[in-house]
Amino acid sequence: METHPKKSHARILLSSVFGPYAQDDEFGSRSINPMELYHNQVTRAQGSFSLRMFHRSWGIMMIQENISAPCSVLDFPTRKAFARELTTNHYDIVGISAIIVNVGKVREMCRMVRELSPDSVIVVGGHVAAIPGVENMIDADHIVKGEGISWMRRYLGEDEHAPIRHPLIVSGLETRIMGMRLPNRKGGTAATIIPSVGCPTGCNFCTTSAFFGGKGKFVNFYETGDELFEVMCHIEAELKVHSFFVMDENFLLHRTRAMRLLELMKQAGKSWELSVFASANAIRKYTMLELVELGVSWVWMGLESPKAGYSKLQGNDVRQLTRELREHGIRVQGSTIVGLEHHTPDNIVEEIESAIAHQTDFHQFMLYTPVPGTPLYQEMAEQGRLLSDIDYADVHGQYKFNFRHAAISREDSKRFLDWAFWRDFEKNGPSLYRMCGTILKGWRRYKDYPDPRVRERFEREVKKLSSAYNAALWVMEKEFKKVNRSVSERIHKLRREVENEFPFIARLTAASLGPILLWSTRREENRLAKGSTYEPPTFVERRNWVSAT
Ligand code: B12
Ligand code: SF4
Repeated sequence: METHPKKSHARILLSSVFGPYAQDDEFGSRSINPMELYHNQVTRAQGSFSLRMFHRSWGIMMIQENISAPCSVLDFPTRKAFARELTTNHYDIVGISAIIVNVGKVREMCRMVRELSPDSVIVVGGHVAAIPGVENMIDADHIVKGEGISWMRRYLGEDEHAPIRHPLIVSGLETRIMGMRLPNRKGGTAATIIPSVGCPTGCNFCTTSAFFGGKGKFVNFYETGDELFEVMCHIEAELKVHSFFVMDENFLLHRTRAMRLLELMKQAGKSWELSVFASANAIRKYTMLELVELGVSWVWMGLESPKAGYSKLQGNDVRQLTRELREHGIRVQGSTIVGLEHHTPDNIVEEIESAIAHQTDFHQFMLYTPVPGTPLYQEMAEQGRLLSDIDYADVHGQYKFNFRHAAISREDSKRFLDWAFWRDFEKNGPSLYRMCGTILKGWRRYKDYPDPRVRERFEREVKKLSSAYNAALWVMEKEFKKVNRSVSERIHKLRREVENEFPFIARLTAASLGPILLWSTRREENRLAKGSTYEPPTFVERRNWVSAT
């Protein structure tokens, strides 16, 4: 492969695509597609109870940390900020990171680079690279498919096999709920850790699995529990966290690594909390006690319909598993696909109801979507079922089908999807309430557990429940009467249980903080009704920069 003539002396800009995001525009922003994980695809029907936060673009942060060239990361720029960066600093290489929905923005950014910094080499990476024929849609010099750290190291003539340094990543930013912005306290938010990219399970629709090699393949940044432990200790010390968002598509699948991590955590007395993605069959490789001791406090798990026959669910009663996890204080985020091949207008309501009956703490719904690069896309293309006039900006699983479904129309796909979100909210209540129930169960079960690491973790969690969350329960109980009286009664019951456990502090906070939260919740509801949206701030971070001058 060719290397850049300046090798590690080349000055690099790595940028994510420009905002604002939560609006409809000609570059592919969509109001339905904000830059917010939960509000975009999990709690979007939950009004002022929706959990709102931003997450940085970790791919470019990882690349920046692992090259020795002078490098700026520009995250969530406006077009103006991108132009300013190109004209105030000279860059030899401009790297743009994007996913498929943002191809229109990449096209515009390439155009801007050619105009404002004509000597720069343009490198485009991330999932956008999987679009067939993307080289004819954008004016880039290199389009990188798959893992980007090793590509960039090779391009700069550096050692691509050098150990991976992990950047310090605060997971969620500017968290808001019920109209309140949570303070950005050091250590108050989890740190993100990325042990690997890709997933060897290779489900046919899965874009992350396909992008990093497909079935049987993935790229491990940290092979062993020892390596992972060392990275986590470093992050813990620097960011003062004990909570980690483990960004690994199927963390629990690698049991040897996870169990070694547990061993080291025990030896060092680490009371960490881990939020993980895991498939049901991977979770079943562990006992509940192993999961609890490992600090698993939140699991994101696919609940795909058993009738769809995905191997990761076979032999598992996922509803029973969900119940068990929650009984042990582990929050469950279910993920359900709407519009699978066997769905019809006659059975889809029942299938959605069945997913909702899992009573997960959070529930993501996504349309079955053939995404370029996946086996499903290939299959649909071969069958001539892809719709040809769909803008890539609308292919994200939260709008309408991009293919011809055997039984469900494109318009109906959106109706069913929106209904699924609404129905889950109406039947199970706000996710914050559900989470409170799970925390209480976990604390009751483990408050006297012999391992002090475990006790400490549940004590940390219950501290929030007995104070601010109880005030939130008081508000949810009041407000939810308008939506579903029986859920409001369930919230009331839970609040009483919390107040029985913590009679003084819980009542005091409900009485003092409750009315303020009620006011901010109603104010937020009004703001949302007027169409108010949130955008992430722009970040500029430079590394190895001084040596560049
Ligand atoms: C965090 C995240 C987000 C964050 C924000 C991220 C951001 N700042 O842009 C939030 C939650 C807001 C988000 C939103 C959305 N997301 Co998102 N998100 C993720 C998630 C969970 C992690 C991304 C990550 O950091 N991975 C780890 C890093 C290391 O991997 P990476 O980003 O792929 O980067 C590597 C390579 O791709 C490459 N690379 C990346 N950039 C570059 C640049 C250069 C120059 C080079 C050389 C290489 C390179 O090198 C990196 C290291 O190997 C992924 C799933 C996943 N597991 O990756 C989905 C994912 C990227 N999101 C996805 C989607 C569809 C969306 C949404 C449309 C929501 C939705 N409806 O699902 C919105 C779009 C928002 C918008 N308006 O643009 C899809 C993309 C599908 C596709 N094929 O395009 C993914 C893959 C999830 C999925 N499985 O469907 N997302
Ligand atoms: S188990 Fe999850 S991450 Fe792995 S291939 Fe299937 S859908 Fe993708």
